[in-house]
Amino acid sequence: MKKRAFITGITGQDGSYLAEFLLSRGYDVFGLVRRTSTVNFERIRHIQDQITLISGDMLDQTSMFRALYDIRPQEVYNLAAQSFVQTSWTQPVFTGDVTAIGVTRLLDAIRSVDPTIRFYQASSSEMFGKVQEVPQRETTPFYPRSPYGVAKVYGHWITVNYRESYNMHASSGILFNHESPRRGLEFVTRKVTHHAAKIKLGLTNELRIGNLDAQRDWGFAGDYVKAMWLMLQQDTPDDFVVATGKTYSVEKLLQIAFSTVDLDWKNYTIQDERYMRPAEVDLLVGDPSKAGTKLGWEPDVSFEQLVQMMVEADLQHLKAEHKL
Ligand code: NAP
Ligand code: G4F
Repeated sequence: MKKRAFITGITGQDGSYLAEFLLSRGYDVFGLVRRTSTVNFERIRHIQDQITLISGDMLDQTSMFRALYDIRPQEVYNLAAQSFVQTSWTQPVFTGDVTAIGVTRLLDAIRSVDPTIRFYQASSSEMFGKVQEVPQRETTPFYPRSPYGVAKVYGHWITVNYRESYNMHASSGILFNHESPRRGLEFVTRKVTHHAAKIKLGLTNELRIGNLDAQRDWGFAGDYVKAMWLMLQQDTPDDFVVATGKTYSVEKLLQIAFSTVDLDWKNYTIQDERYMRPAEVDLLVGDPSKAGTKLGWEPDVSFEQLVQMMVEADLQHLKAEHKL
């Protein structure tokens, strides 16, 4: 009999890669989708006939309960969140409701329907915020710097708490930034690669950007979803940092993206206060050695390959869209 996996956030970047990965492993894949006035299935359209979509919302516990009751999955991956850090300052309560309390709604629905279900929580390197140690590992204390980061700390600890209180197989992946051609346009990597491609094609002539000095440990989303799955295949639930161990500045990202299309980023980039944050996370770099040793996980795609892949994909999309 096929294993059944339920993914919240299936319409997002990671949800789409995870659904592909689980299908390739022979799973029946189910995904939670919230009601929107226009359909937003771009990232899963190519696999839509192979998966089952269930209507629901992280704010509505009855919809989770019903989904779990109907599907009876062996594995649940909680990827749904208000995931954009900047928006968490303008919508702090909503962010907390979805990204923090939503985790409790889901964990408690699992506890009621079938506590043997294995659970994955999408924790985040944003929890390290004002970092207390370099590199950051599973034992590094958290110091979140945004309402999003605070919400993720709650989601992380409620996952630990359900594991310890009810002996549930609940694991958290503390994932550092991971990107892809499917990344939302508001995140800095995709914003930069999309603009580099647009400028190259003569569709715009400037890129407005915020802090150039921030450093991130950026990996490829396609590599990271495998780590999520590996966590749920272990005998014992646990928490794992998933990262590349290397860090780059936003300025370095600009250099690589623009040089991919033979342009100098300095000629097109304008710093704009609107993209600065009330509190910044200056430096993230993870130590993925526990994931390497216990899960046998390591990333395949380098930062340079990732940025080039994203610029090339944006060039192709824009050429098709504008019939160039
Ligand atoms: P994403 O592209 O923003 O996807 C978020 C998903 O959550 C979307 O499918 C979205 O649905 C769904 N969602 C939001 N609010 C919801 C609600 N109230 N009810 C049901 N679904 C809701 O994020 P991602 O990059 O794939 O990240 C996946 C998860 O990993 C998130 O929890 C994120 O916080 C976490 N994370 C991401 C990174 C990273 O670098 N990408 C790193 C660490 C942790 P719609 O399509 O309807 O908006
Ligand atoms: O791409 P970002 O918006 O990602 P951020 O804030 O690191 O959050 C992402 O990674 C987290 C993991 O650490 C996830 F949990 C979270 O869900 C999300 O996926 O910004 C990266 C850096 C920041 O320091 C920001 O200040 O880039 C800087 N930046 C500079 N200019 C900009 C811009 N960020 C954005 N989005 N837009 C700018 O114009």
